Amino acid sequence: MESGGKGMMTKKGGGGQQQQQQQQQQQQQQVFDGSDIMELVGNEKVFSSYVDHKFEELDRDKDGKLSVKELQPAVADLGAALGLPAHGTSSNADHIYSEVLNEFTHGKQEKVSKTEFKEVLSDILLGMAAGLKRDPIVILRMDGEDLHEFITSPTFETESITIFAQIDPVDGTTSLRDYITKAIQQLTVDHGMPPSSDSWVMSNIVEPALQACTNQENPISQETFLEEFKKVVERVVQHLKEQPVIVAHSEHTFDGSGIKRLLSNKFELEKTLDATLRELPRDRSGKLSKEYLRVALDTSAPSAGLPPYGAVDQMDKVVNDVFKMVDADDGKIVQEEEFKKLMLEILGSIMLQLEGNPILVSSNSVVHEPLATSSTLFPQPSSS
Ligand SMILES: [Ca+2]
Repeated sequence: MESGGKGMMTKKGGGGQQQQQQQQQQQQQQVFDGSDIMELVGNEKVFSSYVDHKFEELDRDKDGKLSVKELQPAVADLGAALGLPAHGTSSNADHIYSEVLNEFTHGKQEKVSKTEFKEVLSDILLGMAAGLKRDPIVILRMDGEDLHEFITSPTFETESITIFAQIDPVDGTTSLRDYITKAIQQLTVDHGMPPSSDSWVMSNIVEPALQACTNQENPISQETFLEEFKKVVERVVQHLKEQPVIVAHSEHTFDGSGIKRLLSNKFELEKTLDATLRELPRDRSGKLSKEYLRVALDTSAPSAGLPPYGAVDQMDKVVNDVFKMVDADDGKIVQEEEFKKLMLEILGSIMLQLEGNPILVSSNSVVHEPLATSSTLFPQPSSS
């Protein structure tokens, strides 16, 4: 339910323009940091009247209870606020939707009273607020201004040369157009570029800008690349001016603090390890195979503030290195105590790695519907 992490916006700013730029930034940003939710839930009088109002709105047949069907719009709203795709579009998301619904109905097909509705809504909102406080979501309106600033800045040429040098010509990149496409994909929200991995951005912003690009074949000189790249980005700026793109941006730093917290809390640690080990298959003498260490780590990941294996490439690399380091992949059969000891060693080593080299993960998703107006359940976020 939480997305975790330290949220912070870093923006480049050049000299005297910085202040003006910050003001512009502020006008373009909307921040979801959970403070609106906290304020709402924290004020008993306001929250009660909010619940009264929502309850009445949802209670279509006016019987003073909410049926599963009447709860659906509320659940859909919560899902959207959690960043889930719409109900019915993904089985993973649908699972979470049914969990949210179960929170209200306690797994029964019973109607929900106003008291229950209030309690559960308060719990869910507080959980979300805690997540947002750690990882605020910043809504960015990308209208080409930052990108324009980037291409007119002194760093543009050096950054472009670096990008050009990193493109592998063997990797199916033959025409100038291929080069430019790959280069565009290297531009990030920090450059003022919405994520080109989004299909809408690709077909409405990037592809039209690439159309005029000549189809010159390899070898491509650096000069040709630089000249053409700048032209294409200029056209991207134009397209963004005409059709600004709204991006929900959040950042999370994996710095080992979650593991540290877990390791320093003996009770919590024992509980986590016991729950993890209980799920694992054993041989007749109760011993465990080391091949289950990876499963065990994944099971305890949420308690240690780690992402599931496979979700973040850089994290997977750290985990793989640590497994190699402690010889955890040899598949030997060990006693429970030895298994636990290895788990602690793995967690401790991951923590040290992350403390030395924290991993920053930035997530950027294009908002295709205005967030605030699509939600009927949440207070309007404040614009900062
Ligand atoms: Ca009803």
